[in-house]
Amino acid sequence: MQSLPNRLPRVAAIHDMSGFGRCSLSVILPVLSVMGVQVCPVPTAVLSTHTGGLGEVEFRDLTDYLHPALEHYKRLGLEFDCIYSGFLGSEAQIDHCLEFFSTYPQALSVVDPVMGDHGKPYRTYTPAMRSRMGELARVADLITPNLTEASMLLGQEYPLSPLTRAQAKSLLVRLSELGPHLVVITGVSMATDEIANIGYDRQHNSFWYVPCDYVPVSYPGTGDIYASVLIGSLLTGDSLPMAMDRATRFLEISIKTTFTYATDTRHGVMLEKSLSYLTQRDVLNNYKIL
Ligand code: PXL
Repeated sequence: MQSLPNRLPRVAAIHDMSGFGRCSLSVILPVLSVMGVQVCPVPTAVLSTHTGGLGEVEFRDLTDYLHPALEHYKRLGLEFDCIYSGFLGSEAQIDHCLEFFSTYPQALSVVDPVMGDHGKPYRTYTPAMRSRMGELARVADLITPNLTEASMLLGQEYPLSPLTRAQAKSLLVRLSELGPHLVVITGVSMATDEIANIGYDRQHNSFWYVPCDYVPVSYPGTGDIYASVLIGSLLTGDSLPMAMDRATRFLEISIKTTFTYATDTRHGVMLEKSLSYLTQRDVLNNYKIL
């Protein structure tokens, strides 16, 4: 006799908590929760705001919290269906993330290699941290870099001109060769004049393309929201292109809504307005084959 599940999908989210600016755990928690996924935050640092231009940030590193927290979860015999790492506060945290990933080999391992955007590294990301991010990518099932982070992981220049389909596929395949069998790159400017999120599933040798409407602004935290919706979708039964589509549509709605209010972009997207969209579980099909 098959018994009914007695818990929801559960994610350990190893990210920072930024008090203001709508990024990292502040957006990951509501997004995954509203999708019916339990999030256990494992904070890497506490910051007064994100590091994207809001002045001198109060920063408390939590490197020494990570290992004891994991030990406690082991004592409790807690199971996780996904380990999801993102913004890290120090180089040593890479080792702690590796320990989380190796403790839960059955869990979907997701690495958002948060390191930079718009061709530039984030302030707190030292060259040592950037060079070690590849070690995390190696153990991941899924990585979700933006184009800046994809270029950093491959040690190549940020592409200044739009990508052809062949170049986009080559990026995905080379990232997958670092380890992950699922690769999604966000915010790719394509030679077709479209901005798209692109994905690759090595096991099925499938390449996916989800175009998004262009909005002439950029907000912090959108990568965290994208990856969270993607994970929430995958853990609740969507295929990779369906999950990419859901994440893309949700960001489109969030970004367009926020844009109409002409807010300070550093304050992030008005997730509070759009969050309820994620309770809809309609099947989407705006994805294309890359
Ligand atoms: O959204 C990525 C991110 C996460 N955490 C902090 C950040 C950023 C991007 O700027 O500064 C603290």
